[in-house]
Amino acid sequence: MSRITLSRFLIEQQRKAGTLPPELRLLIETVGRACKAISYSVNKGALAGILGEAGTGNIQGEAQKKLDVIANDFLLDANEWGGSLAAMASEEMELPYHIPGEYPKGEYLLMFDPLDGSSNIDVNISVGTIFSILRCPEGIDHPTQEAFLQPGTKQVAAGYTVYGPQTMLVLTFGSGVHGFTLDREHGSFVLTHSDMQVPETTQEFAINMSNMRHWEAPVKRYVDEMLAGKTGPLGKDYNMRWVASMVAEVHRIITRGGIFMYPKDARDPDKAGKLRIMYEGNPMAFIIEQAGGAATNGYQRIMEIQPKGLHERVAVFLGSKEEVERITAYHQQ
Ligand code: P6P
Repeated sequence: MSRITLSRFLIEQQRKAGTLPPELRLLIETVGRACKAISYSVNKGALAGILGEAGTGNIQGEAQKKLDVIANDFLLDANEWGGSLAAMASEEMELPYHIPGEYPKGEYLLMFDPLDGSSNIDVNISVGTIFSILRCPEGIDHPTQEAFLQPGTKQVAAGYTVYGPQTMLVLTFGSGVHGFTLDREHGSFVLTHSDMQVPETTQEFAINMSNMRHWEAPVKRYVDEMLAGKTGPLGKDYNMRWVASMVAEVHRIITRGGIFMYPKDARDPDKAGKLRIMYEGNPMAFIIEQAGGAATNGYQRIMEIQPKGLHERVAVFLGSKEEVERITAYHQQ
């Protein structure tokens, strides 16, 4: 069977009745090319002197890794000239990035976490890029952050690239979820996982257990029930994973099932959670829902939340539908 590259897949989707406008197809291909460049840099690691701290901080008050900055620059450089974008926004930049005057602008807004989980970089554990694409509201020529503040249901595409034993790009534009593996010999992403589906049930959960004393009651109850195993109320034994890299967790879950949780906790009651809704919560929720899973903040679909700020945080419970519905029900009681 001939290999279907990302470019061929997207062109064939474009040919189908209106599933993928040409400008959006080009944008996705360009993001894929930037992720290839990030993959080659990530894989060089110490050989390229790019591990460790950049010596700078970002809007989140987090120390930036050299590769955070490199990945952010790759995505800006690859996308600013293409003509598909009205503006970009990133975890690494306080304000939106405006398209330089010498380049044409387009109708889309691109948001990304250029290198999620970058604290794992120096210890050689999988990291990833997460991206989300919205339409710029009509008539806005110079998008400020307000133009980005749309609920996740307005996303036209979303995806992640996981830089692990394989580099894989996983993508949705509302017609299912498709996975592409980077063939380094040819430098192209090849379709290897068509129509990915999250198993509806699971025996595997992901949460940072060291925060247990800070959790709210529904989360404590749920984790205790899973730890009680076969003789407990859920009647089965559970396994646990925590990679501290959301992209790696989501990829495991979309591949073999599971539930990922990063709840709000008492460490900082003013924060809704740790993860950011615009470029972590919403894109991952879109992907998981398109793959038949569920994604809530404990009370409602993440994608239905009306964001109030570009770097707003959100509690995240996502993955196998049966378990996400369970923990969400516990929050309602
Ligand atoms: P903790 C990485 O910093 C990240 O944003 C997600 O990728 C990951 O799931 C989470 O934070 C890990 O957080 O508190 O366990 O280090």
